[in-house]
Amino acid sequence: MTATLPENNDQKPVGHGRMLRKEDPRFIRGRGRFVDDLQLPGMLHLAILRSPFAHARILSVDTTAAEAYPKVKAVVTGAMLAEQNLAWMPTLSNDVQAVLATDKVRFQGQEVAFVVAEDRYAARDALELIDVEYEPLDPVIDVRKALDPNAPVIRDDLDGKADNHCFDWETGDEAETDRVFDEADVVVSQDIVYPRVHPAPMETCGCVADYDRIDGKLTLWSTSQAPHAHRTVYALVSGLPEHKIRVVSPDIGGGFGNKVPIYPGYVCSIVASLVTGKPVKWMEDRSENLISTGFARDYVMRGEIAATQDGRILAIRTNVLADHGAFNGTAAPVKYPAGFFGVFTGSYDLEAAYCKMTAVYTNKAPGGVAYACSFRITEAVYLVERIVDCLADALGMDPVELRLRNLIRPEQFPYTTKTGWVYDSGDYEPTLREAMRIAGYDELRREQKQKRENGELMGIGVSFFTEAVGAGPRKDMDILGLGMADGAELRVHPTGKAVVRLSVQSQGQGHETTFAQIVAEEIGIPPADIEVVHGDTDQTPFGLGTYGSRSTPVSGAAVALVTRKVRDKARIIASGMLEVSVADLEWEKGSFHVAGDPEKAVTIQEIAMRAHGAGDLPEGIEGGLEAQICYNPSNLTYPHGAYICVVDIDPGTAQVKVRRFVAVDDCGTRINPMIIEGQVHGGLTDGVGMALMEIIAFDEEGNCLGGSLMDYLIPTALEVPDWETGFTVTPSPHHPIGAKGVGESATVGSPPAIVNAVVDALKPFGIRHADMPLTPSRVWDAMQGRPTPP
Ligand code: MCN
Ligand code: CUN
Repeated sequence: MTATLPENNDQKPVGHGRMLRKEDPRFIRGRGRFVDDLQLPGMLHLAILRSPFAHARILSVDTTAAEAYPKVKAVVTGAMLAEQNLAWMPTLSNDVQAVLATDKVRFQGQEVAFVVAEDRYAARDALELIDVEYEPLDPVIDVRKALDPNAPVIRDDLDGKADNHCFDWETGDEAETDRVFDEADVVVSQDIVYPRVHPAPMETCGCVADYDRIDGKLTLWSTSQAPHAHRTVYALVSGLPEHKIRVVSPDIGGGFGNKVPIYPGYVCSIVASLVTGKPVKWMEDRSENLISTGFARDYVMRGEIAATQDGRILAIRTNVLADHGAFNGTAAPVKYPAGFFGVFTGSYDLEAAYCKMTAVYTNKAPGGVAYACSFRITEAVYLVERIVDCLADALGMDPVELRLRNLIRPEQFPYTTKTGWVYDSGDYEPTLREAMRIAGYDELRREQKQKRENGELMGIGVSFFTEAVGAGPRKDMDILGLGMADGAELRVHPTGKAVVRLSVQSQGQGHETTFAQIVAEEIGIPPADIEVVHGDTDQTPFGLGTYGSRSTPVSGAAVALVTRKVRDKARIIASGMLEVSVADLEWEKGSFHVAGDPEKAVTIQEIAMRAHGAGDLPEGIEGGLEAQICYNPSNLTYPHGAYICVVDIDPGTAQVKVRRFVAVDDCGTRINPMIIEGQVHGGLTDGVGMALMEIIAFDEEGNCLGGSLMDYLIPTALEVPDWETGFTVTPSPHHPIGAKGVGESATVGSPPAIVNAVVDALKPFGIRHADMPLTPSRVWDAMQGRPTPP
């Protein structure tokens, strides 16, 4: 029996609105095309042997038994790759990372060797037969000890490296900030840890590499959020020119930043295909994903805030120790090694701010920029929103009151922060007031007062965030030297159907729908008639890919502008068809008519036919109806939001229940409110996960304690409430349709609201802070006056 799906009944003929997702009929019916669905004739399978140690010297690797195992085609070690100069690859942060370990292993789960075999099972079985002799070395696990003078040096592969220092970074004015702190009435400081977590997308990372020896062309189907950028890196590593490399990202089962970096598995698969001349598939399993590919966060922060006695926030100062794992593998614009952590000044009008950061290497998997972090804005927002609550506590002030008193005012935009970021637009107070209205804030406080009298633990937590998304202006943002602009191409066919080609790549965000909507709104062709093509470097213009919620701010702008370019040409053709001057034409979604005479009109479809058809076109106009552009944003976009969380804590078990969560988001012009809601729901669920459950922890030897979903807990429908969402609209002044990003907002904004709520509930115990994840045992410890573990 085949189920029937409801019609897209609220699908508007053109433009923005709650249209159902064009991609869902295929996903709902199990017809998505993911990397692991790909079956090519003669395809081989690759499996990776990983290190059981966090830090150990490799003494020898014996592959004899594995090579003799049935169905095995090749066994490759780091030493073999080294002979071809392929043992190391560049990371997206200008560091190098081992493709396969040669000298030593530097984290548990690191790639040591690979097997290529006729099927997946044989490849896995043969791994067991590879005999590696290790000499265990002392690992560096505690980030606070990484710079101890006697700490073992992890990166002795780097010339002259004698310690575990990765980089230093600072922003703001130290002297001025110190001065403001010295003169302030009130100073509050708090140590705050944002633990290591993992994006854990439903689909793990993997690829199929297929090198065609006849035409010398490599095709790589891979789980990539940035196909064009990856292609360039492969070109640099392999020496193949870019036109001989095609990177295809088919349907991606969630990315959340996990699929931005280049992983050794991709490179191993390419090598294996080059060597065997066969297509080679590598798909990591869940544990491999959790222990070895791009983690998130891992910032140990000290936050300090200075204020006047009556609650005017004057300055914020912070010191961060950043754990980057064994290789600096984060994807961050070159000038911003700490991502956009610089927006730790939050949504407040300050007199001074300063941050000093030290990043170190440890014997843990590389990563850092992932899990809807908006390039580390998650950490920044958590810091400022926690420390503002600490200040409210010290002043005995309501946390909402304190925030209302300090929010940047609408007339101050564009607002330059004390760390140099220019917030493009915002109207903060109405957003916070709307959240308070939906939550019934005053009533909640009354309820809490009553409950406290009865010994019940109820907490109310607030957060207010501003993000900087849409990287970025190419004058100061690039990844490995590639400027962060995006191409877009629109082609209208003779019958008026269109195809738009994007450089960004969806991992579930609904781009096939929303980008069609942008074109539809600008040119009046129904979204159903617009095909969105993405995720194939042979089919799409160059651009930097999807992360940092940059698709709407950058490619969304590119698509609006390329559509306007096509419309401009359509206008000239229409003027010829209607025999009037261009100036006498008026546009109404989908057609041009003669000013003052709406009957004399031509539709975009008629214009498209004329553009391709017989008959004259106006002087100097070529046939066809298409255009291409490359859009370089003039600034980032700055969405904001106000979140309010209500929790109840069971005093007997210390179990936290999120009873209510109100999220009011402002992402400027809203393209598809349904998709925005979905993005927000997903991000809020992430927030519950991080605040209450998720952590990638290690024991003293560097064994990863979160290597399966039995240990690394992620939230289900049972742990989350019915989300209550609202919105305000403050369009971006520099984006052609005023849209700002939203894909990471809720993940950024929700953890502090939840932690603030838990800490608020624990006030009767005299608690001002507890570190995530607030599991029952940690909350219990906090209730007993014990500090949360580091
Ligand atoms: N949108 C809209 N109106 C706006 C802003 C956005 O309708 N004003 C829509 C967009 O058209 C798009 C979606 O919302 O369909 C998200 O847009 P945007 O904020 O531009 O973010 P990106 O498309 O660049 O997606 C990246 C972002 C990131 S960086 C992470 S991490 C994350 C997130 O999106 N990963 C996701 N959301 C995810 N959602 C899913 N399902 N899967 C992931 O891996
Ligand atoms: Cu920081 S995770 Mo998203 O940018 O892919």
